[in-house]
Formats: sequence, C-alpha cells, structure tokens
Amino acid sequence: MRKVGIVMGSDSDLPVIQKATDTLKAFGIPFEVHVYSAHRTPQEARQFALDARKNGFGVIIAAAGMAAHLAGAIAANTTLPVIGIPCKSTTLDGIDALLSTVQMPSGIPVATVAINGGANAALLSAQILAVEDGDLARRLDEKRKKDAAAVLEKDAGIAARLE
Ligand code: RP5
Repeated sequence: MRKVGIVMGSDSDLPVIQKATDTLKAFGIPFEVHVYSAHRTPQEARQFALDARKNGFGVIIAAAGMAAHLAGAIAANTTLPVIGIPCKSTTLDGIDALLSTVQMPSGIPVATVAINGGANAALLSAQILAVEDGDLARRLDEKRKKDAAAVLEKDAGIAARLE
C-alpha cells in the first residue's frame, strides 16, 4: 500500500496531526510525518513534494495555521492528491488558515477539510487509497456501519434522557 505523507508547519500543530495518525493507525495505513514550513523551510517542503511519488506516497496531508501556505506550496510541486488541514492558532480562530488553505487558484487543487479536521483528513486519505484497495474499502464500509450504529443507539436512548 502507498504511504500517506503528513507535513505540519510547526510541531505546535501536533495535536491536530495526532487525530490523523490515530485514524491511519486504526486502518493499518502506513504514514510518515515531517515538520516542514512553507515559510521557514521552503526548500525542504518543496523537495519533499517533488520526491513524494517516487518515495512511495499516495496522498499528502499538509497542516498549518495562520497564513497557511503549506498545503498549496506542497500541491504546487506534486500531482499527488494534497489534503489541507487549516489549524486554529491563537488569533482569528483558524479562519485565517481556512481561507489561506481553501482558496487555491485554479490549476493547483487542495482538498481542504474543516479547521483542525485531522480525523477527516486521514479518512479522506484512506478513501483515496481505497480506490485501488478493496480490502481497505471494506474496512471503511465497516467503520461507517459502526458509526451509524452508535448514532442509532443514541437515538434509542435520547427520550429517556429527557424524562
Ligand atoms: C504555522 O504557524 C504553523 O503551521 C503553526 O500553526 C503556526 C504557528 O507556528 P509556531 O509559531 O507555533 O511554530 O506556520
């Protein structure tokens, strides 16, 4: 199976990334994690993206906060699918990173998940890899069924909680 490459702009983004790595581990998907910044280490971020396909990656997740150019900078240097996670920093509640990540100009797409959406970034990676992996697709189906059953269990108990 191809690996998921995970790049974060700073180790302060780690709590968001941990939601992604927990999810990838649960599905047995191999991944590699790096701290590369679009602004502080632009050469390393670029080189990682340029080499990603030949290094066995199938998808890249890029997480950054503030003026978050990391996902776009990675996407500029690879045609692998890039998933951007806008991270919430101490000001502006992550809206700054959301707009910086999602508003890519035509030609260089970044699939942007919610602010701090680490788990969904991992699930979307899994769904991309599952296009060519029937076993992974089955595991994704099972998770959907399990999640739905958990909601229906809550539905069954909700009235009693309001008595
Ligand atoms: C971004 O700036 C990082 O992705 C992080 O979310 C934010 C703050 O970085 P630090 O100052 O905590 O290193 O580049």
